[in-house]
Amino acid sequence: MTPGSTADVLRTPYQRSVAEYWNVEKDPVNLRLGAVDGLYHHHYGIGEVDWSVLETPLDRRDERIIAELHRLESAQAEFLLDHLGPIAPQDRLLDSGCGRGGSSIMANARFGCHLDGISISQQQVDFANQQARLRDVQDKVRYHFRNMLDTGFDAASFQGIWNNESTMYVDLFALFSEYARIIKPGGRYVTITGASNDTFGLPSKSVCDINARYICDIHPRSEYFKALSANGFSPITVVDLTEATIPYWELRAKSSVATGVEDPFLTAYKEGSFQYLLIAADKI
Ligand code: GPP
Ligand code: MG
Repeated sequence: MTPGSTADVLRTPYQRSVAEYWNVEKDPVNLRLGAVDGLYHHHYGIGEVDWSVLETPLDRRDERIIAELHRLESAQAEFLLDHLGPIAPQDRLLDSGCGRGGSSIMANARFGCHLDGISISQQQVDFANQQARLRDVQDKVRYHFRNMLDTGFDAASFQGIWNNESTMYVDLFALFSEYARIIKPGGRYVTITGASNDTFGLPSKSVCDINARYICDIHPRSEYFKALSANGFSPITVVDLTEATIPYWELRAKSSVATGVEDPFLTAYKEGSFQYLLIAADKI
């Protein structure tokens, strides 16, 4: 197999089906929000909602709701970046499961450092590279068609690695084994993720509905700590963001870009079967 060829990157029928999903995805909930300021996200939002947007006169109401949802998604990305620790301009960061690339652009703007983003969707990689060119940061922010379980990067390449809502597509032990290879000793790993709550029992109907919607496999919270520890990562911060994300979902449910997944998310969070977590860990 040629390195970087489709067969080399997409190794299983499951991975091919996930790539197909993201290659054709053009959902207004992502494209209209991204168009607000050119930062295209594939994650959800956190923080207090400005509910006055719902009272806006009809001619501007939709636009203001979209801008508010986008503000909350960017706040989520800033919160993730807050947990990477000190990053110098000469450092290199990996945005693993980068989607259309918004978080990497924000990290480069904040730290001035080198960013690599990876995705198994060629369409997302092409879109993200085009955004980097539009912002004239293509020398420092580069997106690649690669598999996060076998990235092809050199050992000890990265000061920091993050997954912003993309760990539910992979086995965590295999993932953190690859990260243990490519992160520098003392480097920081951060994820924001949705995890099933071990104390609820087995996955709830709502968690199963979310899995079916995105073709993913939401892991139990405990699995993150087992897999991190098994691969030499020591957790330093855990933040339960469940309460902080519920307002985003309540506003999204009332918006013109609701997709139907709002109800399973709100049910799962409110019944306690699912949690929105930030986990940061250092490589020993
Ligand atoms: C991507 O966000 C969402 C996921 C990759 C999977 C599920 C996440 C969990 C926390 C379980 P998106 O922005 O593409 O989704 P949407 O189109 O619904 O906004
Ligand atoms: Mg989205």
